[in-house]
Amino acid sequence: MRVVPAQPAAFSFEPARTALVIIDMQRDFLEPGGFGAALGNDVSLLQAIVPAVELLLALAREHDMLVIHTRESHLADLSDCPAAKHEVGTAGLRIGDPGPMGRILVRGEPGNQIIPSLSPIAGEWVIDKPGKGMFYATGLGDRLIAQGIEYLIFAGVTTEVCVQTSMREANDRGYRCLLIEEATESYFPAFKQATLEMIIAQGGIVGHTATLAAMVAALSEEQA
Ligand code: C5J
Repeated sequence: MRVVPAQPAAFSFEPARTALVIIDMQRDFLEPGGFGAALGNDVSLLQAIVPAVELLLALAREHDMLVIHTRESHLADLSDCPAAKHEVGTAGLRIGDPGPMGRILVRGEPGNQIIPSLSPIAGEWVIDKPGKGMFYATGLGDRLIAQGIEYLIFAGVTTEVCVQTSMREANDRGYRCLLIEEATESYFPAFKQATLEMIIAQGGIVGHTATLAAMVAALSEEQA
């Protein structure tokens, strides 16, 4: 077992039963000229976490942990996008509309790809999810059970939307969850801070949070 000093208490995990989950690090959310920027968001906030996520990804690969990448995406005919979701936002900048990097949040479009420095490699799972949470309508739950995964370490964007929803779904399913503070971000810094606080409230009601340094130390040789 590895032990990470964390909030609200230490987080223990067994790398062989752990997956690193990287939520929605897709070009449209992170790159200048993408959908996120077109909505008026400052994407430099999200870009700032890329080195931290790269480091986590390298660590997970080094320790033979399962790596799961998610993308928020929809089928080209939008049959998996309910009206309540499709109606959100400004006309012309809605899901399926032509955006600066192809059709917005549609599978296969350039903007829907994971940023190059975090590109999945063979053996890593890529989960296309039509919702905010990674379990809804993805089949991921059965795959995780089959793989014997018990612990999930989270990174990605945005903290209060797809990261938090996925953590809550995982928590309800009995997974032990840890979010790495420097490896997640929001377009709204106050929302990130609030999410970190609500995850660990009431004794860790949704899971744990830890710093990247604590995670690096936990995976160092000395603890092995
Ligand atoms: C949205 C996300 N839509 N990855 N997605 O905010 O958090």
